[in-house]
Amino acid sequence: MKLIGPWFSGYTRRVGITLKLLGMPFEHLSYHAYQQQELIRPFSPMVKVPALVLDDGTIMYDSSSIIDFLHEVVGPERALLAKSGAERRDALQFVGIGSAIYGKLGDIYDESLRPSEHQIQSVTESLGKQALAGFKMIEAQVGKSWLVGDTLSQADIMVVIAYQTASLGLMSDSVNASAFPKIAGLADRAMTLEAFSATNPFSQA
Ligand SMILES: N[C@@H](CCC(=O)N[C@@H](CS)C(=O)NCC(=O)O)C(=O)O
Repeated sequence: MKLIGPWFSGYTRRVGITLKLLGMPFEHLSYHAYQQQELIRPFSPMVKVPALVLDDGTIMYDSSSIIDFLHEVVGPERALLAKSGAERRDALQFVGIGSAIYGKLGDIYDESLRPSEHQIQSVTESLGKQALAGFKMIEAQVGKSWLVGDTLSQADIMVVIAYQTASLGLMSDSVNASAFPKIAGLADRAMTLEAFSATNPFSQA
């Protein structure tokens, strides 16, 4: 398999972490969606990443669809999501909030690319407030282990990616271990795993 997209893309990173945790080998083509569009286009005509090229040549798009497919390939016992019940519901809820936060961070990044005279501070502030509200929702629910049950799930993957993108990248002043100690602890636990540390695009302070 070939995974197209850089680890800087959290959606690509969540697929990469999933592949690594599931022990599925892949070649990583770290093309940047804004700076290397011509390299991405043959795999992904809309120039969206991630794209995953399967061994039979089929190309899949959209991280959630790809992960759903990978879970089906490995089967419910190995999938990084409970197959039913409260654990599945809770994990999907964390993924939803983490993904919504990540979307806001993406919007903040896009806003930062505009020439400074075209950036609207109130827009960036409003996006930041929404992201902070999401982190507060999650912080209130983090315990001492993984987010749902005793095993790492897609919930931890999405939340840690969103947290690191904010704390090590776009919102380090307001999203950090002082403001969100429980999520920071969760990220530290995740970073002991090669799947997370080997895909971290941000230098750690
Ligand atoms: N829902 C998609 C979102 C993918 C996405 O927006 N990727 C960004 C990079 S993180 C991208 O390709 N941006 C370039 C663009 O939209 O033109 C997924 O989960 O894979």
